[in-house]
Amino acid sequence: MIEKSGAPDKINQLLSKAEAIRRSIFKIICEGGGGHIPASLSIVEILVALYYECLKITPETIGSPDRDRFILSKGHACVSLYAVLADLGFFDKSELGRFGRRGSILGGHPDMLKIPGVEASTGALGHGLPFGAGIALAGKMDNRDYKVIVLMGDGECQEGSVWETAMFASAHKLDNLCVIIDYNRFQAMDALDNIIPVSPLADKWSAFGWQVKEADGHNITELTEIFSSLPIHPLKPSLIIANTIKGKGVSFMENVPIWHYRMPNEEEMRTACEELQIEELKKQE
Ligand SMILES: Cc1ncc(C[n+]2csc(CCOP(=O)(O)OP(=O)(O)O)c2C)c(N)n1
Ligand SMILES: [Mg+2]
Repeated sequence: MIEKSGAPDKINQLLSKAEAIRRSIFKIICEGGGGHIPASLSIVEILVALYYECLKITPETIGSPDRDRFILSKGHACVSLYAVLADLGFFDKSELGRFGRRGSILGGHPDMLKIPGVEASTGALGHGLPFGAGIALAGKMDNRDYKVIVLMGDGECQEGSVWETAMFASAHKLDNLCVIIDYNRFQAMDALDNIIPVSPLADKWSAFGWQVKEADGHNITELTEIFSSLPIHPLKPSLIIANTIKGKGVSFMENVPIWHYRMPNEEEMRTACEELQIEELKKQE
């Protein structure tokens, strides 16, 4: 549990929101019967800081050409985004209870043609950034002042398309583009360092012409400060390395890779519910 006492009211509200989103993620996936729990828990504070404090986007402005755009490039963590979008009224909360069911708009990866508020269909890693860079370039060409934020996984940085776009974005001075890397040091079923290490991330992105900042990816105060003062540098795209814990909030899932796509048994569910303060889960039909 994150310490709240002493923080200003607004930050306390955001911390409570993050707790509620964590509960929602766990319920949606456990009641739905499958999903990526740790990957979704890793990005909660990032989404809360963006959507409740920093992004210029509401259900009423979905179609506005001037809205900020957020792209969840690590689409397997979509339940975190679903919980936030439903809470903010982009679609009806009752849809969360139909996650993964036939006919639901909410699948295991987000679909921009079905879900209000989803800007890009993602799931095949490495595509959110090229998509976002195109939207950022269009914004420059049309003289619009929206921001494009792309949230990627650290393992996702192994994709070649990421580095092609890194060069493209700095060449076009896309300072309206910001990438956040969820630096949890795990990809799917193992540590990055045991598969293909991506470090040193800061040096690599700097060498590609990006302005880089590091943050504690679970510290809402730090995240809101950085997101509110974008771009970090005029004329350069921004890269934020958010140090996170995969599975944050459920002790036995934190930094334990077997949980990438695994469902808890009854006892594990009870422990997780206690830790997240979930009163009850609906039994699966
Ligand atoms: C192009 C592509 N290759 C493989 C996968 C399978 N896959 C799904 S999640 C994942 C792990 C990605 O690691 P990371 O970006 O660090 O995300 P995290 O596991 O930390 O959420 C992989 C390899 C995929 N979705 N897309
Ligand atoms: Mg990762």
